[in-house]
Amino acid sequence: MSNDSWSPGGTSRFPQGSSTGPLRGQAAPRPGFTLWFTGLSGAGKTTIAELVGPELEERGLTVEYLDGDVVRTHLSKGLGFSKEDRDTNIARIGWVASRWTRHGAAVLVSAISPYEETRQKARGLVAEHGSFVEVFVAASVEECARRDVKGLYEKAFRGEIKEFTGVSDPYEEPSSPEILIDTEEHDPPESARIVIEKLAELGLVTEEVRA
Ligand code: ADX
Repeated sequence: MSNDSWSPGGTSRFPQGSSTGPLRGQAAPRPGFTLWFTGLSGAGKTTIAELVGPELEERGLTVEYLDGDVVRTHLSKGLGFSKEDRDTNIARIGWVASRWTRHGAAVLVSAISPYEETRQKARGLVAEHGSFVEVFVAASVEECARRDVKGLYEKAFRGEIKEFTGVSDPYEEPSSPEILIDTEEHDPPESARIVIEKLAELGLVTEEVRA
C-alpha cells in the first residue's frame, strides 16, 4: 500500500471520532434503513410499527419512530391537510429519516403519505444512506371507517372534516411497495411477523433473535 498511514501502528490523519475517516480497529458502521408505513388513517400503520420496533431493538438495532400524528405536534405543528402541507410534512419526515438512517438506525415512519411522487422523493433521500422499505398497510375505507379508532371517519362523512384521506381527499396506492400487508386479512402480530420476515429476506435483520 503506498500510503501506510492506515497500516497497524500507523497514524491516522483523521482525529479520533471523525465522521469522515475510517476508525481503525472498528467494524464498518451497519447501514441503517427506513421502514415507511403508508396507508389510510386507521389501516394499522402505527400499531404494526409499535410491534416491529421492539423486535428490532431485541436484535440490537437503534430504533426511532416518526409517526405522522406525533410529528404534527412538533416538527410539522401548524401544517394542515392540503396537498402542499402534506407534501411539506412528508418532506420533513423523509429528511429526518434519512439522517437517522445515515447513522445506522432503523427508522419506523408511520404517515398516511398519500402521494406517490412525494413518497418517491422520501425514498430518494433515504436511499442516499441506506435502505428504504415501503410497507403498504392496506385496508378499505369501509373497514377503516368501521374501526374508526379516532372517530374521525364519522366526522368526515358528515362533512365536518374537510380533505379527509379516502373520503374527500386522494390516496395514491404504492405502485411497487417492498411489503404489502392487508390488515383485513392479518392481525397486528401476524402483520409484524410479515415485516420481520421480509427484513430478514432483505438481509437487514436476523429472522430470529440471537440468544
Ligand atoms: S399525511 O397525509 O401528511 O401523511 P399524517 O400521517 O401526518 O398525514 O397525519 C394523519 C393523521 O392526522 C390521521 O391519522 C388523523 O389522525 C389526522 N387527521 C386529521 N385530519 C385529517 C385529514 N383531513 N386527513 C387525514 N388525516 C387527518
